Amino acid sequence: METSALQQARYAYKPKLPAILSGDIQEVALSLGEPTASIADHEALGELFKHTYGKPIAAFAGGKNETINRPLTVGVILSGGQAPGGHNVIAGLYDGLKKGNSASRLLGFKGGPSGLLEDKVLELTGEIIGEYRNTGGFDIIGSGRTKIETPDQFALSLETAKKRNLDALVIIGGDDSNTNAALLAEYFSARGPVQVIGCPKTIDGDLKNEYIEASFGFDTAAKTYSELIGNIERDAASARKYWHFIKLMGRAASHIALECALQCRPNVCLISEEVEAKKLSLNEIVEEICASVIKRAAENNNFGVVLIPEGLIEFVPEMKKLIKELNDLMAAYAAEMTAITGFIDQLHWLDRHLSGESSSFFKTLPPEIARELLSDRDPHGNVQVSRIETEKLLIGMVEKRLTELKKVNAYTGRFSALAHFFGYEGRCAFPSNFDADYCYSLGFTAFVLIASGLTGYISSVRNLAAPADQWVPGGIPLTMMMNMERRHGSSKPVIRKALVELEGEPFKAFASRRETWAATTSYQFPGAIQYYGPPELCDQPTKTLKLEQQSRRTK
Ligand code: FBP
Repeated sequence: METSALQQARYAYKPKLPAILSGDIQEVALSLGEPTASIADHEALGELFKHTYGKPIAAFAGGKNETINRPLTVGVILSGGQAPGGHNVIAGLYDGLKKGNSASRLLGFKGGPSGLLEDKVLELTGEIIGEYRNTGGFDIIGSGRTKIETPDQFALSLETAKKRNLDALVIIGGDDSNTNAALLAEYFSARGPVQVIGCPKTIDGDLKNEYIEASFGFDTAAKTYSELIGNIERDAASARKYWHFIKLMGRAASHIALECALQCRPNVCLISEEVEAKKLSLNEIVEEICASVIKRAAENNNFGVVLIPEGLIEFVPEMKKLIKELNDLMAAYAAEMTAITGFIDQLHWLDRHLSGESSSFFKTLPPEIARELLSDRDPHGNVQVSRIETEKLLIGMVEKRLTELKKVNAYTGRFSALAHFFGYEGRCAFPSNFDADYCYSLGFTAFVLIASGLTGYISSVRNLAAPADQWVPGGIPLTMMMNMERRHGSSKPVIRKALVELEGEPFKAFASRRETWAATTSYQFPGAIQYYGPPELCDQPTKTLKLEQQSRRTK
């Protein structure tokens, strides 16, 4: 395979590790704290996770680790959407295993969790890993979204684990995949010694809490989109003739949109969580955008940039109600609904089953949006929001409203808008130094947790706003991050998604300046991610992480 100059340079990059993991690993001893509890629903979760509920937080301290050198066979799965740095989690895990005992083996299950069910395996050697170090993508073994949920699938997973003589399985995924890891850990614990460790992945940034400070991939993806948004802002300010409506990936959470807003200072950035909290209707959102367009037009600035989080549509109250009803109907009447193929027949069926309010709202939606809402959910039951063209829906509504305002002389500008969606172009970028180091540390930490005999934990590396040698590695019991939620029409144990907190520092920093940004041209151009150069250029975490850590320190 021919490789680019940057690829070659990145192969040679040595990711930084927390100080305790950089020395003699025989001196990395496990230290366990007090038993823990889930964030809610203690009894129900205690009942469901009889073997793995309430384990203590695991920390590492200097001291002899008697089990670190045992030879291990470990399986690894990449689960869900790509996130920059996944290859480095695998590299960190591999290097840890080999450092512990050169006879240890790492088996990659191909194509996500289905690789475990179908026993599709690639043994990962130093040579293979060498071709993927510090690169983006999940192509080393591929990923997938299969959810392991039926009794047969659990039994098959155990069968493969036994057949492959696995001591442990590492699942690299988001909240849903780590929920799956918790369920597998419990199932395996009841039946034998196979350990399960999760790793926090997702560009969406919604798998985080006090102990998981960031999910990997968020840093690189948000910086990649910020580079593109900055470029568009400069183009907008040069051409002075377009409003750019940019939808940003990130599912339900608006973390990516918020980080990009802090980096680039657009004229408008919608935050889904605020829309939900203030119960803003679609029309009210349109009014907010129009207000900026009108103010700017008065200064002859008929251009601007609007950021739209991917999941916005799910948070608009009337849409949220509709999606919930559709989800429940799709779970309860799956066969009946798939048998109806024509769109008009589907509409008639829905008219009979949806509430009056939702049915009327559904009829007002453009057909493309209505069709997407009826299309298949992902295996975890989520609407596939990346396919809903919210940016076009909003452009259409803003145009219509401005035309009305023009008629009554409330607006005299020109409005020409372009739609963009930044998603896939950020998910496989070369990981930033932050993500390269963080991921390698997460993988290495997963190895120490396994070698120390733990199961049902997620690899955790904390103190991330500090230089890497001051990071704090350890393990957090998966059940500690769980509660019961309604999914697919029934109550399920899940890891709680972390949405943007309106009382949090990142949102407050944005909210205090957005009025100025709406009226003025205050754009900031972050430029491309830098891999080589001074730490203030190359090793900075996101603004979100910095602000969150600052506020934690002052509490
Ligand atoms: P996960 O990390 O939760 O798997 O999702 C990442 C993501 O990029 C979302 O931001 C996006 O909505 C979704 O994947 C797109 O899914 P797909 O890759 O299946 O189109």
